[in-house]
Amino acid sequence: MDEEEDGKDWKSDVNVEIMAEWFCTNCIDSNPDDESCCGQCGEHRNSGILEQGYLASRDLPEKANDMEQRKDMSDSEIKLHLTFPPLWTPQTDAASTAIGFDERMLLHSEVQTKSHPHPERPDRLRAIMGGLSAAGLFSGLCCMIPSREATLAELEWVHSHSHVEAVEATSLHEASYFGRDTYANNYSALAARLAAGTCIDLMTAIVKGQILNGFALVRPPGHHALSATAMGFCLHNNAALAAKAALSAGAKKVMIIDWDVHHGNGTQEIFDSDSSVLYVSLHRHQAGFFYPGTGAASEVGIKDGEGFSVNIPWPCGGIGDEDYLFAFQNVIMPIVEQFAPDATIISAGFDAAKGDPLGGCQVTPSGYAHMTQLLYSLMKGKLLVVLEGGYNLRSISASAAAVLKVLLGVSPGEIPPSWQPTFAGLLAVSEACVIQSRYWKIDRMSLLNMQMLLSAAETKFKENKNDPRQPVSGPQAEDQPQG
Ligand code: Q9C
Ligand code: ZN
Repeated sequence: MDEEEDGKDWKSDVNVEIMAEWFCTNCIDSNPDDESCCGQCGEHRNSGILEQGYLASRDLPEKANDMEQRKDMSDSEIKLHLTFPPLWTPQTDAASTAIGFDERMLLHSEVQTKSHPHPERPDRLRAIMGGLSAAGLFSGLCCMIPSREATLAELEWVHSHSHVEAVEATSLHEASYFGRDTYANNYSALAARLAAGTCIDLMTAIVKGQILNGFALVRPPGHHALSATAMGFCLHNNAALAAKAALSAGAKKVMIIDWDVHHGNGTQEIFDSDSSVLYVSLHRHQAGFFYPGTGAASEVGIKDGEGFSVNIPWPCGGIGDEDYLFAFQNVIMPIVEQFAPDATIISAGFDAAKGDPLGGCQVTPSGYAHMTQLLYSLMKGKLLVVLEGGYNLRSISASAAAVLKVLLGVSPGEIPPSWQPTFAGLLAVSEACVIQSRYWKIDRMSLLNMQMLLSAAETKFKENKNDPRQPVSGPQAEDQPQG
């Protein structure tokens, strides 16, 4: 008897040791039980993020998020809890910015069987909606576009029939998987149809001039979804479907610019041989060792689409605002000015943001605002922003707010002239420039300038312990007298 109890005690001690960790609500990193703040992002264990303060969102109670329990709720009880009710204005007009969102996209979540929470979680949209609302960006400024499920025929604009059927089939199961990291539950197919339909309708409204621009706050994300495969947390390719919608609403040339930290292999594949859709991506590549491994600068499109894929592959992590803006100024803007799109979609992942647990990069809300502003100026405001990845709740809500502010016409001002790329950034941008100059006019002077910067930086690079993240100093900066 005594022995048995001793045995139990010993066993439960071990369990306590194993269980003694908590997962940060903000960045999902695991922390030992005796720490009160997240070692990764600094968030307090009991900060109440999502329940109170800056990120708090007034959304449905748990009960209403559960479709089964919801059947027992009266309509008026549900309406009482609808997210942001006074701010949803159904009318649209040509000067307006529209938000696409549907709370049913929160029902897509991983049935918890693993010890670690999945980064692509419903809280992402709760945090963004809460952050936009707290920043005062909703009331009176934005309108909400009614959400709609994409039809199966629309999904087949970019996906195979068997892919659409495979995603639909997941609604019959409590939990299913496409590979190891792409989950589905009973509501995932519904959420994916809503995400796609919302992007299609926003794009159509923009092309028809019913709204100026739009922000699709959707999940599951889309840019890894291939024509026949769900992967990388993505079920249907929302941005690709929006591009097809733009073409069928009368646009002749569509551009998708993808600043998610991962390469949008799905979007690139779907339009690989299509010259009517220009795909531009900046992503962490690491010579193919960063997920999903595609997106080398040499991937430029095939057949009729040759020259209509532009890849800017960062060789390492730690890339920030100055490299992103350098890429915009030196490759992206020159190419997109020549392409002259009728419609532009931003595949806006916020996982290159500072603090993201997957991306390991350094982009700030101001960096996102400047990128948006450059495209806003080119497109006279006509932009569709589609959420892709981004897994630090504070980073994504601040970044989304910064982007939305630009969509609403608030300019972030001039890009600071002191911004200069790092050696790694310069390397990627000049490689992309050289390759793309086969298809697009790249200013001879800026090519030459980059080569000069590069050879100067190479010397410095070797002197400074080969750190590719050090800023390069341009000839101007060096020539300037001190003081
Ligand atoms: N070692 C988006 O951001 N990670 N998807 C796999 C394998 C998958 C990211 C890691 C990351 C997918 C939309
Ligand atoms: Zn991503």
